[in-house]
Amino acid sequence: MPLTCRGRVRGQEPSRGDVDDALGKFSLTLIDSLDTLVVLNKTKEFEDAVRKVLRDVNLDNDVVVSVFETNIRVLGGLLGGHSLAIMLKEKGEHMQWYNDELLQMAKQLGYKLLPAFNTTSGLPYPRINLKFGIRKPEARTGTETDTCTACAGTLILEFAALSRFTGATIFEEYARKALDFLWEKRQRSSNLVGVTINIHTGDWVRKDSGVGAGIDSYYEYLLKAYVLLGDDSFLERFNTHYDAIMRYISQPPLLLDVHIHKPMLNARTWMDALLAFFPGLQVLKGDIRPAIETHEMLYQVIKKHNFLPEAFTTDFRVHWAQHPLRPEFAESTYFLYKATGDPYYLEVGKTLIENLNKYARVPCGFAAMKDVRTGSHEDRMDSFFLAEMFKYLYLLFADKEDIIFDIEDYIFTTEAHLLPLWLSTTNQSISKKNTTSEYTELDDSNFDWTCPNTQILFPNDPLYAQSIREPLKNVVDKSCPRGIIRVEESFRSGAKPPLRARDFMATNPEHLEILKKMGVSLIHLKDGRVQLVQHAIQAASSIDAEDGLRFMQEMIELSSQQQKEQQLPPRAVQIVSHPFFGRVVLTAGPAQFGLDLSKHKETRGFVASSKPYNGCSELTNPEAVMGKIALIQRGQCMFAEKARNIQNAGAIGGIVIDDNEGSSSDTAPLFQMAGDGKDTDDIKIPMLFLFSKEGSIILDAIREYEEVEVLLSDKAKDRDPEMENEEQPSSENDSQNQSAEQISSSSQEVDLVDQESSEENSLNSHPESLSPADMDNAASISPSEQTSNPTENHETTNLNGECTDLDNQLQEQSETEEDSNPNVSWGKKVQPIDSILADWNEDIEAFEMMEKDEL
Ligand code: DMJ
Repeated sequence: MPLTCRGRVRGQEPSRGDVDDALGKFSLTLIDSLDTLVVLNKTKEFEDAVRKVLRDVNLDNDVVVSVFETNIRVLGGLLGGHSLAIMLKEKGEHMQWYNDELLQMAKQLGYKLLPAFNTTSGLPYPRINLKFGIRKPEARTGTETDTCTACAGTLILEFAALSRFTGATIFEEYARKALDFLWEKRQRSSNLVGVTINIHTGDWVRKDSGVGAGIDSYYEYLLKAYVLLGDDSFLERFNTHYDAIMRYISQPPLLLDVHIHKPMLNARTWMDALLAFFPGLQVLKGDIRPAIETHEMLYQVIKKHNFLPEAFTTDFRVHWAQHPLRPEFAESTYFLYKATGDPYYLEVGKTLIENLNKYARVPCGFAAMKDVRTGSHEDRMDSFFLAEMFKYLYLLFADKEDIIFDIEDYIFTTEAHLLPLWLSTTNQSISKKNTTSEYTELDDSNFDWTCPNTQILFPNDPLYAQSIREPLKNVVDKSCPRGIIRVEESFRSGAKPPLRARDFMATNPEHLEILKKMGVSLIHLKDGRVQLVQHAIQAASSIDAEDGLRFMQEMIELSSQQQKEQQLPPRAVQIVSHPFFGRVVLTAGPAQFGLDLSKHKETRGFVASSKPYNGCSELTNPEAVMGKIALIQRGQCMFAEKARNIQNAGAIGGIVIDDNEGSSSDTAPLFQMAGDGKDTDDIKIPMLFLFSKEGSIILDAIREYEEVEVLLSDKAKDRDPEMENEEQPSSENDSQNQSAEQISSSSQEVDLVDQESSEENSLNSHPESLSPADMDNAASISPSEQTSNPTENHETTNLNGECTDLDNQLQEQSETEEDSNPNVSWGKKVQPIDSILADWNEDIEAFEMMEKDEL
C-alpha cells in the first residue's frame, strides 16, 4: 500500500472483492519478486529475501485464495527463486548454503492446490482454502461451478516444472488433464474458446472470446508448454487457436472479442488492457507484422493517457479508467525489441519509465492509477509490478553482460518467472497424449513469418518495423476526425437526422435500418439495455455518416436532459508540499455549489483544521484558516453550511473529510456534495470531499510535517522534478503571499466549456449529514437500478468526438495560459474540458459494464 506505506494484510483492510483472492498471508510481493532481484544483479538482496521467505512464510493459513493467482505468483515465484538459487549455487559464489528449500516449499504449496482438481472434468475449482482445502464446511469454498479459461489453462508451466524438478509426476499430470479438457471443449467450428466454463459439465458459461481478460494466458501456456516441454501436441493446439484468432479476433491493429458460435459477430466494442501481452506472444510465435501493428496502436493510446486504461473503446476512448500498473505492454515492448532490434522500442520503454516516475512514483513505491484521466492514485502496488514490470523494463535496456546469467536459457512464465529450458529433458515420465489425429493441418499462411530473427528477416531492411508502424501513427487522433464544431455547425444549419433521437425505439425494424445506414450499431447488453456506437466508416455514405453523428449528438443531449440533477466528475486533491511534491493525488468528490474547478484554475493553499472541526457554527479560529484551505469533518449539518462558515472565516477552499472511519474511495462509490436546497450562489470557494482513508493521509502529513500544502483541481497537475531536488519545503512567507494571490487567481475564469456540456457526467449526489445507513442507500443508486426503457438506453450512447477540432483549439488556448504559481512550474497541459467530459460520459458506461465483473 504505497500511499499509506504498509503491507496489505487480508482481513485487515476493507475487502476489495475478487482482487483480494491473490492475497493469502504468504508474503506475496516478497515471493513474487525473488527472481527479479537476481535479474537486477541484487544477489545479496536475493539471498536475504530467500532467507526471509524460509524463515517467515506460512503456507498453512485459513484463507481462501485464487488457485490461478497462487499458482502464477506464489508457486511460480518459488520456482523462479529456486531456479536462480541453484544457478547461483553452481557458480560457486552465492547461495552456497541453499539446499532446495524453496523447492520444498513449492512442493508443499503444490500439494495444497491439488484438491482443487477434484472434479470429474479435471478443471480446477477457482478457489481453495490454504488450510482446509475445498468443500469441507470450514473451507468456505468448493461450491463454485464456473472458472475462467485462463484460470484452468495457466498451470502447465509451473506444475510441469514442479514435477520435473522433484520427480513427483502428479502435478504435470493434473495440469495436462485440465488442458486436454479445454481443448476437447473448444468450439469445433470456430476453434475458439469462451471466457468462462462450467467445471463440472464443461459447458461454456460465457461464450465471448478474445485474447485478453479471462483467456489470455491459456494461449500463452500452450505455446510456452511446447517450448518448455517439447511436446508437439501443445504447438498443434496453439497453431489451431492462433489460426482462429487471426481469422476472427484480429482486425489489425485491433483485437476484438467475438462470439465462439458466431465468430464474425463482435461481442463488444472495447478492448481490455490485458490483451497488451499478445504482441509479445506473437513475437514468440514469429508473427511480427500484426505484433508491431497492435503494439503501435496500444502505444498511441498510452501516449494519450500516459498509461493504458483498463479498457478502451474501438475509437480509443477510455472505457475503464483505472490502471493498476500492469506490465503487459512493457512485456510486448521487450519482446519486440528482441525480435527487431529497432531502437524505437527503447524510446517506447523510456516513455514508460518516465511516466511511471512522473505520475506513479510516491514516497513508498509506485501507486496504481485510480483514473488515468485525473491522475489520481490508488493505495495499491500489485506484486506483478516488481515481478514483471521491473524485470521487463530492466531487461529491455540491459546489455548481455549486465545480467549475471544467460537469460536465453530460461522461459518466462506469465508472471515473468524464470524456468530453465533444461527441464525439457528432465524427468519426462509423463505420458503424452497423441492429439495428432485430431489436428487439422493448417495452410501455410499460419507459418508465415514463423521463427523470425533479425538476421533473416531484417538484414536488408532496417526500416521494416517503421514502415509497418507509420500508417498507425495517428490512429488514435484520426479515429475522431469530426469535431464538435462541425456537429454544432450542422445543428446551427438546422439539419436534422432522418430519425430523431426522441422517436427512436430499439424494437422498431425501420429504425434499425436507418441506424445501420448511418453507421450506428446497436449492441444488446445482457441486462436488457442497449448500447449505441457510431463508426462513421460503416455508414452508407458521408451524408449518412453526418446524419449518424447528429443522431448520436441528439441522443447524448436527450440523455443529459433526462438526468434529474447535474452530475459532476470526481476531482483531485494533490499534496504539493515537501516531501510529497505533487506525488500523492487523492480522489475527491465534487460539490454542486461553490467554485467549479473544471471551469476555473486550480486552488492551491496550505491546509488548516477548522474549529469546531465539524464546521457547523461560526469558526473560533478564523486566524488559522484565513487564506488557507480549511479541513472540516463531515456530519451534523449541511455541507453548504460548513462551506459558508469557513468562507466567512476567510478560507480559500474547503475539504470535507468523512466521519465514517475506515471509509475509502477504494471501496465506496464517490458522490457529490449536494446543496441545502436554498440558493448557494453566495458560496464562492471550492469544496471537495475526501473519504476517511484519503483524508487521514492529509491529517497524518500535518502531524508529521505541520505545513501541508495542497492543490484542489479537476485533474492532477504535472509535478516539477527539479523542485524535489531542491528538497526544501516552501517557506511560510511564500505560502502567505501565495495564498493572497490565489484568492484572486483562483477565480480567474478559463471558460473552456459551456453549461450544457458540463451536464454530461456521472456520479451520484448526496444531500448531507446522512447517517451511515442512509448514506449507503443514497450511494447505492447503481446504474443497474435504472429501468431500461428506450429513452434510458441513451445513457450508454457512445459518440466519436473526443479528439475534435474544438478540442485542439482549446488545447492551444489553454497552453498559452500563464501558470499563476511562482514557485512550481506545474505542467501547462490543460486537457480540454469537452474531452474530459466526454471521458466521464464514457465512465458511466464503464461503471455499468463493471457490474459484469469482466476483468
Ligand atoms: C499478471 O499477474 C499475469 O501476467 C497474468 O497472466 C495476467 N496479468 C497480470 C498482470 O496484469
